[in-house]
Amino acid sequence: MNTIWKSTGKAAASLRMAVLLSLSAALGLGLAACGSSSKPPAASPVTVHLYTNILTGKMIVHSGSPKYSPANMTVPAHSTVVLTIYNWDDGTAPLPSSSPYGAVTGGSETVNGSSVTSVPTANLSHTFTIPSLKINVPVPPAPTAASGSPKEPAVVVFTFHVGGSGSYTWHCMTPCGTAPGGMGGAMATPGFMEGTLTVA
Ligand SMILES: [Cu+2]
Repeated sequence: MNTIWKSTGKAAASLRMAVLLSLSAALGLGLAACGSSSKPPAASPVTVHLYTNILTGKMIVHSGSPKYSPANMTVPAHSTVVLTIYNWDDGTAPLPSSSPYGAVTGGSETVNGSSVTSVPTANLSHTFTIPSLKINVPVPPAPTAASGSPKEPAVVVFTFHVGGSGSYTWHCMTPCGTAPGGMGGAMATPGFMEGTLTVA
């Protein structure tokens, strides 16, 4: 402390000013803390936007192998995540009506701008499902284009909250791969219909 106050010149003056300012700031905080109505400002929740595409096997020249791209994503802990899935696949991979994977769980979903709580299981193209977080995002197909290649995607926006850090595997639950039973190929290949959500 002594060396600070003994210093001379401009630098010392501005240093003294800085010390005084921080003292008054500290005092101000101290006074505010005594007031019964004062609270420290709440940390603003972090919202992050994630974007992924579901590309068809044709689009990536990998026959019969639709693919989430990217398949691996990272978000900050304790954030609100707005995940946009552009589904370019106009094919369906229906599930039985008794299947739970038509229902939206673990967050809220819009399809092409409209809120939904489910997608009919007969009209499922893919899902983005994280069993350990009880998250299920049903994804309908892109509109079929006359040319045979989709011109526009189905747009699914899913909003959810994540807690502390961890690594969570997501899967597509529709039989959208190759034999046997649509569960081979893309469905059995990490990076295609399976990936990781990392909360860091
Ligand atoms: Cu799929």
